Amino acid sequence: MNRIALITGATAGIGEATARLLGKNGYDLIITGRRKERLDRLKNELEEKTPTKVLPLTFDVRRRDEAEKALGSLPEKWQAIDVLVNNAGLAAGLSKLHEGDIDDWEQMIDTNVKGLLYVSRIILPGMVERRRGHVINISSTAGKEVYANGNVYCATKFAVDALNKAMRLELVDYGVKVTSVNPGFTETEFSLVRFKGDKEKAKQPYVGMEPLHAEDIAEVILFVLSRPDHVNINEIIVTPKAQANAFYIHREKEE
Ligand code: NDP
Ligand code: 8X3
Repeated sequence: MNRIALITGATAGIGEATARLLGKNGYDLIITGRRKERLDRLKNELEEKTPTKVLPLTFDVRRRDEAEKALGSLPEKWQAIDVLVNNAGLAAGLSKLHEGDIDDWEQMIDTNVKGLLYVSRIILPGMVERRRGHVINISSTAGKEVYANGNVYCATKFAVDALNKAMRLELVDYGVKVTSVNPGFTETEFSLVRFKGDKEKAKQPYVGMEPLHAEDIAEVILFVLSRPDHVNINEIIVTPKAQANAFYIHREKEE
């Protein structure tokens, strides 16, 4: 029987790449996101090309009622979730705190922190009961160091870092592993979402440097999951070669 991985935010970027890679590597998948047609397309593609079975669930992680409805009454075959990848998240805006857009703040806090909590609160009791499981929380270099104008996004990722540590402390007695994966600049839809569809602005972070690709992070996640049972990787920070920390990037000048 394949192991079951639940990946939130699998309609794009890191979550989608992770679904593809885990699907190829013997996992059945529960994939979630708000964009149903993308989830359905991914299900069809993966089931056609790989031996994986896929259950798509369309809901907004900010809506506790939607999360409970979708995840709280899973078909029996899908209930024993082995792996939870808490990935759904976003940055909205990039501005000084005293000029910030409060709606952006609400969206980031509600998605990155409260959404992760809602999903975890539903899934973790089953892992505790079965005395096995692995939670992978996608935080960020922004959860390790604050950068200028990142204020609230950074705060949400510092919160994910704290929750990751709390989960590890509270789940270790039940044999459940907890890992945080902290990517640096990764070219996905992240920047387009942050800059609200402005393609020119979205390209700026990657000028003169090669960012990570979503697949690079998916490979790290597979590595974390494929360690022997007695090994846990507590946290891992992955950046592009050109990124030294959350805010120092080496950029090649165009000739
Ligand atoms: P993408 O924008 O490419 O993907 C984000 C995913 O999150 C989508 O599948 C989206 O699905 C989902 N999502 C966003 N909001 C919600 C919501 N309210 N309810 C349900 N799903 C939601 O970005 P990335 O793949 O880059 O981001 C994935 C994670 O990685 C995020 O937590 C991000 O903070 C983190 N990260 C990203 C980095 C980067 O540079 N790209 C670096 C470090 C961390 P849909 O819109 O269909 O709901
Ligand atoms: C995403 C990376 O540096 O744009 O977490 O915040 S960054």
